[in-house]
Amino acid sequence: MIDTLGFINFLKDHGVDFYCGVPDSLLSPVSAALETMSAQKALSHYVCANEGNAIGLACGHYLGSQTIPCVYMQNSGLGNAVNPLVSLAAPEVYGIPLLMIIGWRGEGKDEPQHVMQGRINEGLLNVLEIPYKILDQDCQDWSVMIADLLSIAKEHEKPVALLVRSNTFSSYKCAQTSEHKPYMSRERAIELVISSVSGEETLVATTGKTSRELYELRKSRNESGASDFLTVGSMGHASQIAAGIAINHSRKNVLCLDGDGACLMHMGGLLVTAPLSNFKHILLNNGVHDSVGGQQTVAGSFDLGPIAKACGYKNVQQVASEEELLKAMENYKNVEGSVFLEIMIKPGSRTDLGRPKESPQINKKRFMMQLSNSQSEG
Ligand SMILES: Cc1ncc(C[n+]2csc(CCOP(=O)(O)OP(=O)(O)O)c2C)c(N)n1
Repeated sequence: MIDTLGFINFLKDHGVDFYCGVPDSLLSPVSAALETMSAQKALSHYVCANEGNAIGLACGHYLGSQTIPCVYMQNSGLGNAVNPLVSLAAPEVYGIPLLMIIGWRGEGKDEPQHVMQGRINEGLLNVLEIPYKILDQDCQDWSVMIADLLSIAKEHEKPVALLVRSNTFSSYKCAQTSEHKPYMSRERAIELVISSVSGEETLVATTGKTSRELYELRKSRNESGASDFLTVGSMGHASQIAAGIAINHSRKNVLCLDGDGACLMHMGGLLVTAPLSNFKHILLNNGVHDSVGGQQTVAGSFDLGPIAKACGYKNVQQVASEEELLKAMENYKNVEGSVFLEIMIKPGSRTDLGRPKESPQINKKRFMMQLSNSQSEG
C-alpha cells in the first residue's frame, strides 16, 4: 500500500499544496490526511460542490499562484469535469497544468451504476488527451510516476491524471473529530417520513445510503417499494428526476429524499423544482458526504432553508427532532404548494446496510408500471 501521508508530502515537496475536489470512498484516506494537514496550515484544501467547480477552482489557483493544483474525485464525477477540462484547461484554450486523482470505481465487479464508468474510464482519459498513470497498492515506483506526470503537466501545460485502484492508500483517520449533535439517524428520519405519508405518493431517493436505507426499510416493513425510484448513480439529479415525474403527474405528490451534498452539487435545480405545487423536497442534512466516508459538505453549518425560500418554495421548514418531524409531516398533508423540509440528522449508518438486490432495469419497469396504473386509477 502507498503511505498516504508520504504521498501527500511527496506532492508538497514537488510544489503541489493546493487541493480541491469531491470526496470518494476509495480516496477517503487522502481526504482525511488533507483535512488534517489543512487544519495544521500545511496546505490548502477545499471540498467543492461538484467536480466541474473543482476544476474551475484549481485553474483559478494556477492563474493566481503559478503552482500546480490537485483535483481529486470519484470517476463518477469525471463527466461533471469534462466541460472545464476541454474548454478551459485544455492546451487549445488556456493550457492549465493540473493533477487529477481519480478513484476508479467499476473496475472489476461493482454496483451497476459504476460498471460503465469503470469500463470507459481509460478510454475517456485517452479521448480527453489526458496523460495518466494507474496507481495501485503494489506500485513501487509511484514517486517516479508522479514526478513524470508533473513534468508533462508543466512542460505541455495540460491536465494529467492518476487513476487509483481500490485499497491503494494506507488507512488514515482525521486527527480531530467534530462533535455531533444528538439528531436522529438518516434511517430513522426516512422511516418516519414513509410512515407519515398515505402511500399514494411517489418517492425519489438520492444517491448513496439514502436509497439503500429506503430499500431496506421497504423490505423490513413488507412493502413492495414499487413507488420508489432509487437514484443509485447520477448524484445531484434526484430532484430533477422527481420534478420530471411531478410535471407528468400533477395530481400526485412526489417526494424527493435528497442529501445536502447532492442538493448542493447542482443547486440551481431548486429554481426548477420550487414552482411545482406537488413537489415535496425532503432534505436529509448531516453536513457530510456520509455515503463515501463522512467528509464535510460545503454546506458546513449554514441553513439551506433561506436559499430554498428565495428560490420560490412555498413551505420551508427545518426540523431537528422526531416530534418536530412528525408534526411537520402531518401539517404538509394540508398545505398547498411546494415544500422544502430540511431534517437535521446525524452522520452514520448501520454497518450491515445492504444494497438493492434487483437490477435497476427491473426496478424501473416495476416503478413505471406502478405509476401508470395509479394514473389510470386516479
Ligand atoms: C458526480 C458524483 N460525484 C461523486 C460521487 C460519489 N458519491 C456518492 S454518494 C456521495 C455523497 C453524497 O452526500 P449527501 O448527498 O450529503 O448524502 P449522504 O451520503 O450524506 O447521505 C458521493 C460524493 C458520485 N456518485 N457522483
